[in-house]
Amino acid sequence: MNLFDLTGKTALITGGTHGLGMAIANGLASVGAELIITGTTPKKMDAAITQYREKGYKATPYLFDVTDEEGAEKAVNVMLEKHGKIDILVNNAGIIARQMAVDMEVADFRKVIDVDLVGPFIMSKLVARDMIKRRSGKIINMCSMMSELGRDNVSAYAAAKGGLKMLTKNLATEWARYNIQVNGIGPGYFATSQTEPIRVDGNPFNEFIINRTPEGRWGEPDELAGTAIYLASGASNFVNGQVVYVDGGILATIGKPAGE
Ligand code: GCO
Repeated sequence: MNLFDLTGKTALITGGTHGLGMAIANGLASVGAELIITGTTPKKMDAAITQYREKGYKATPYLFDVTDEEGAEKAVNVMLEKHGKIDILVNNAGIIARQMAVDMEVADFRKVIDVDLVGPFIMSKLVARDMIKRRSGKIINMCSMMSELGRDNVSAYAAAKGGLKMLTKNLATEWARYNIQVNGIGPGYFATSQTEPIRVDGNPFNEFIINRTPEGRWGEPDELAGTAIYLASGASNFVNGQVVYVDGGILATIGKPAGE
């Protein structure tokens, strides 16, 4: 178990107030990590911090937008002052816009790229300065199935998540020499608020995903915790620039005819 023990480690999870970010934060805290949680919505943050603390986890809230360079820099400086170090960064905060490309406003496309790709770049740069000094660090980027495949109406999200996969590989290239491991997690289709609109019973996409996923179901958020613990711990010290897909087998197959 020592291989996966995060006691004494400080983990920063962006967008850790709900969904996959919260599931990952709970996982890291369950093996000893102290949590730094960022978000932009005070109400969601209060509820999330209560949830962490009710489990007995140390969790500190920081309300700021990861795309705001100045605000992010100020917040990370306060974190380093208050917590002394940031061992693990999980770039999880993200948004999605579901609209066919031909109808999507450029401003909406830019917003998704800004939050889902530029935000992780800003946060990684800010946190890496301290990690480089300490010759130690773990960065985990929340990629996606859409880092590999496209589908109707998620052009901005797929472009951002494809870019985030390559940013993961490039930061690994530049920072591995400082003993920083930069990897990604690529979730398949999970039951979260982000997928609720396409998951509700009766939505044809719901049936499609269940049929297209070899495990025949949507993933549960806490099923990401093990991979996050692995990539955040000493168990992955010689793993760099990889994206681990937690997808029920969906990327392994072209699928099968409906009804089979
Ligand atoms: C969609 C979904 C996906 C999933 C996830 C898959 O609209 O297709 O929201 O984007 O959220 O990213 O990896």
